[in-house]
Amino acid sequence: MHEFFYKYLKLFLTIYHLINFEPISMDSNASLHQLFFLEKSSTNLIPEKFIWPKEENHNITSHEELNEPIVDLEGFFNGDKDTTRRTTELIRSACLSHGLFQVINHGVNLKLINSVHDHVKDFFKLPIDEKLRVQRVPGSFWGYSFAHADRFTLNLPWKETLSCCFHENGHDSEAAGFFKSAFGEECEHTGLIFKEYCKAMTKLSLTIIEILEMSLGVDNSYFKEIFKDGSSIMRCNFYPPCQEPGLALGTGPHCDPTALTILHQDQVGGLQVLSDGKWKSVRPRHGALVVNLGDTLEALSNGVYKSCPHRAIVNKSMERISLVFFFCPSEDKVIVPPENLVTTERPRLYPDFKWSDFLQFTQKYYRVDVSTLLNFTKWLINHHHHQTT
Ligand SMILES: O=C(O)CCC(=O)C(=O)O
Repeated sequence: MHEFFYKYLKLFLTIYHLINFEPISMDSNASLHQLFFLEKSSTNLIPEKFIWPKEENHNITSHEELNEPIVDLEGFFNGDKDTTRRTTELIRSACLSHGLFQVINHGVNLKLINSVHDHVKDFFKLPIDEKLRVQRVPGSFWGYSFAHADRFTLNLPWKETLSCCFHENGHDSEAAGFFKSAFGEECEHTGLIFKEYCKAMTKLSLTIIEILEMSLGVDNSYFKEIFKDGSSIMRCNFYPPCQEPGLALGTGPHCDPTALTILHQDQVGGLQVLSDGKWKSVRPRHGALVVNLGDTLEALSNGVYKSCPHRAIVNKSMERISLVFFFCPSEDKVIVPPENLVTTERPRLYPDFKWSDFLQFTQKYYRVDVSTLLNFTKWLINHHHHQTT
């Protein structure tokens, strides 16, 4: 089916280039985004569906940097009380304002991180028909997607993604089998590396959850319990260069619905955070991992901590890769804040919900943006109202 589609696009491209007297540089290695150039809008160099409304992509050239804390986890790992207290305070201040910080000495092997980057780069360089062999189908969290074009038609993100899931007790055969079945025996190894990376990310996420508990004065393990036995999601983003970086966005403005996100970006830069009404860049730092809070953690903290509004911009000449690990609660645990965070001055901000319902909401009914949690809350209340009347 895809081969058929691709063949005709190729033919169309050849004719298009002949009519426009442009050199043809289309082979089976051309990536999908090149095909999309066929649909240039009348005034711009990129197709209309990649052009974001002005209010979403304004201030794209701003060079203001976010002043997020760079948190050294070494003292915490060594059990040093003073350093741990300072670490906790630093993280608390970031979570009270915009919900993002970076960690260094985080215990994740840099060779492992680099190896995942290399594998991801190799994957995105594959011919399109090979990538489409693992195309993500609606409802699944596994596979390749181009610009989320299978789900949306407007404001498409200028990127390709490769996603997979991770469950602590999941079988090795899961990730390894995914690559092996699509690309053959020699790619089983790629799956195992992904799995090892997700394992390391889960361990680090649990460490950060523990620090968050301390910083909120929450009973040890209240949050941790909620994540026991959860399935997390890993998404690798590949942002090709874009002729119109001022009109497109690599990832649109949104807050992550999940609890905690750990991101590794290469040195190109592009991640931005909305802070004090302005988009500010998160500078890439060698060896550091970016941590941001998501909506579920905002709900768990009864709104004390903030889910981080962020986006990724694109670059005219350079491609960029980011590895994003979304740490998710167990599907049917109820998200309810601990008692010490609910007071008469701070009543409950969000109703009880299960992560599985929130996830479904974002898959079936709502395109994730900066107001997902608010709209999910409204939807839940309405839904409940309809069920009881
Ligand atoms: O690539 C980035 O820096 C941000 C990616 C992101 O926010 C996402 O994939 O949800």
